[in-house]
Amino acid sequence: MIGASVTRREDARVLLGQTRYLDDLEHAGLAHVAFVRSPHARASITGIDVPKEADGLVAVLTATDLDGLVAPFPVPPLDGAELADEPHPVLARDEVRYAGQTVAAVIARTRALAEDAAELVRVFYAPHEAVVDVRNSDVALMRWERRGGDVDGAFAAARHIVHGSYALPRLVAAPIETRGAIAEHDPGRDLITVWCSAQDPHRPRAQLAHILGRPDDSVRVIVPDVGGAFGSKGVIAPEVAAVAAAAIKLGMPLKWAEDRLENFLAAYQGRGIEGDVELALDADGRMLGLRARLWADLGAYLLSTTAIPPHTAAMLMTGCYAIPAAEVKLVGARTHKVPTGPYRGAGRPDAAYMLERLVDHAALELGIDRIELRRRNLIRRFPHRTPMGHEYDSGDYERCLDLAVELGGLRTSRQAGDQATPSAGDTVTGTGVAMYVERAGGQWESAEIELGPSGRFVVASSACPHGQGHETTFAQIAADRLGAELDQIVMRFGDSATVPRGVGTFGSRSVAMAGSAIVIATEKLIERARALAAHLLASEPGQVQLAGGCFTSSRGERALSWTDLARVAYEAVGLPPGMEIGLRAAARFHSPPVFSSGAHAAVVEIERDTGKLRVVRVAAVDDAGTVINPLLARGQVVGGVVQALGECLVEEAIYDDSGQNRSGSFMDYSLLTAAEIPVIVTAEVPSPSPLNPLGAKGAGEGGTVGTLPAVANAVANALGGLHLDPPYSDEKLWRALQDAAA
Ligand code: MCN
Repeated sequence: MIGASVTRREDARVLLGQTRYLDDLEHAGLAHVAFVRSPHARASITGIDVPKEADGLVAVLTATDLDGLVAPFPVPPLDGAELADEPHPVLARDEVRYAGQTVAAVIARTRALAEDAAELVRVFYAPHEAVVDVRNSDVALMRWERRGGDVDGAFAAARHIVHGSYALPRLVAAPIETRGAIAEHDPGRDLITVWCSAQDPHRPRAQLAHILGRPDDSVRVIVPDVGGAFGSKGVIAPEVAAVAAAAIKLGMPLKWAEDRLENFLAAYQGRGIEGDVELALDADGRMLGLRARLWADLGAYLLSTTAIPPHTAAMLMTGCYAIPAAEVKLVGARTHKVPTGPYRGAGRPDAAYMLERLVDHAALELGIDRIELRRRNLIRRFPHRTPMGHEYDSGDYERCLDLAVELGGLRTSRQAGDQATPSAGDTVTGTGVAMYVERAGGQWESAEIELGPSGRFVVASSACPHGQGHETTFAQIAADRLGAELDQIVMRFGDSATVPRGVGTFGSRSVAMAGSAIVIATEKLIERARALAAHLLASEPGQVQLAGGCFTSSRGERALSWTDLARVAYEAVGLPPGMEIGLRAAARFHSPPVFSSGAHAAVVEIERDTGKLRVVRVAAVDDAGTVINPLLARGQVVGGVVQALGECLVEEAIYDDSGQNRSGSFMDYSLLTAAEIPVIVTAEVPSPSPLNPLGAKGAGEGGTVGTLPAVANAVANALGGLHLDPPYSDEKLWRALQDAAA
């Protein structure tokens, strides 16, 4: 089963419309919530007038109504970072710091009536000038720096020092299903249950427990079917905290289902980072040291995960190269925009983009073939400790590079290895290659398995799918280890009351961590089953083998299936003395991070007269360690590649000087459609991780990480080495071509 391209078990339900997303859920007596949001990016609130009555109105709650009921968001400490005490509040009190920030919750019998009543709330604002540009901000929400190795020595000894300045705009995650929650309080048990469109139940529960100031066992989070998240549902929305607090205060179940305009305005965004990076090299092109100054646009407040992506970028700045010394200084600046947070890749594409652009730049400056320059500097021995302090566990970077070059057709394409002047003709063409390392896994996850009397295994996992296909992949892992059929495995996810505790589904960690917890739970279950089988076969556990889903003793006269054991396990009379009734096992797996890696190649064409960029081909070679399901892993890579192509071609959250979001709907912020997707060739170079029993690493984000720098390098290659930051709009490229011609 491990390594089999099984089609997704969950798809039939999805395709037949049998899934139940948050907005499909109805509860008796449900009232609906709409939010009054700030129209200003920065203002003091001087007063709020609340309507006394309106059609269907239940209540209007402002920050003062929630006094004593809610605390601001928790912001956990992060690896030596200095974090300002500026957590995101649930509702704004005296000031607003971004357009779209929630000021009041309006509760009415229907959503439409709640929206109508929200228009009757009058908020008095005294607007102030907004800070939009990170480099103009004088408030740091975060500072972090680290130095490893002899950086000054490396730069003093260098024959060449190359510099580059890079910027990635903010992006929106744009899941098909927006955010939302239903909250219901049971006063008799003092239990608040929140159905929440989230990436997992554990983080929302912990965040709600902190914000509502109650023990986490009095908060239950249920994650229904989720229509995508891409990182943007790893922290509850401030709106969800308001809905939970209001449900307790008003004693009625409440629902908030975010609409698309709210999602554009108020869901946290990704990327938004700039950097000045320099690389020191010797005469042969060996990389000696790296220095980077990074400015991250963190927005107005800290949400629980806001500081994580820039820190991840900073830690990965040396990529897959054996650079002995590095220094990275990071400032997370406050701007008057919605906060940023993890968006697929979450810092990994940022680091790969800056470093891989700089490596191409160095190749050009030194006159060394860009593929050869990479090859000369690759890390080849593992474990490898980077100057930032990561320990890379495994990889075969050179094989990834070779295969990407081959599958991308880079050796045979006209411009391979040289960044000459733009070619003549109607189009200019370019090729690019880029490498990446991706931190995945780390921390811990849990699994519980019970063999029911009917002979089916119920596997409860602490991870939680929202599109990745865990229902299939995790069942494959369990079936493989238990020697069971796939349809004997029933997966359970997403309810904090019924699945074991865990950290969560993000950072491409679920297979490596939660999958490994399943492996360990199966081993424990098999041990217990072996003891029972030995008793029934009048043998010793050491003499009993599990093969093909059956237990046999070495004498081999009789075989017991899992179903046979299941039947006996619940009949207390047949059990050996002291054996627990039933067959179940639980496990918790923890390990340091594992490091996926890869090399991507891209071929692009730019139309001379219009500046229109066409990505012709992408070759994505990734190392996710042992791949559980190659079909699904390819789906993950392709999905990520397409998101990266969106970032390259069209995506950008644009704010004007007053902090207004000018790209607040799909009219102004476009996503790619299937029609714009080029040929995408994928390949896996599996070097198993030694850090978990599956040898698995992550596959969920690599596509977004490798393709961005590969396309950026191809665009620069097409423009004769000229650097431009994405998105590569027609206008931007047309101007560059005009300038070059002039
Ligand atoms: N896989 C595999 N073998 C491996 C690793 C992964 O077969 N060694 C396959 C499995 O099918 C697994 C999937 O890839 O179900 C993803 O596994 P993994 O890399 O462990 O990543 P996670 O399950 O932790 O998913 C998180 C990752 C992230 S961080 C984002 S963001 C993201 C992504 O997954 N968001 C997604 N993929 C998404 N896919 C969909 N459809 N929707 C999202 O919101």
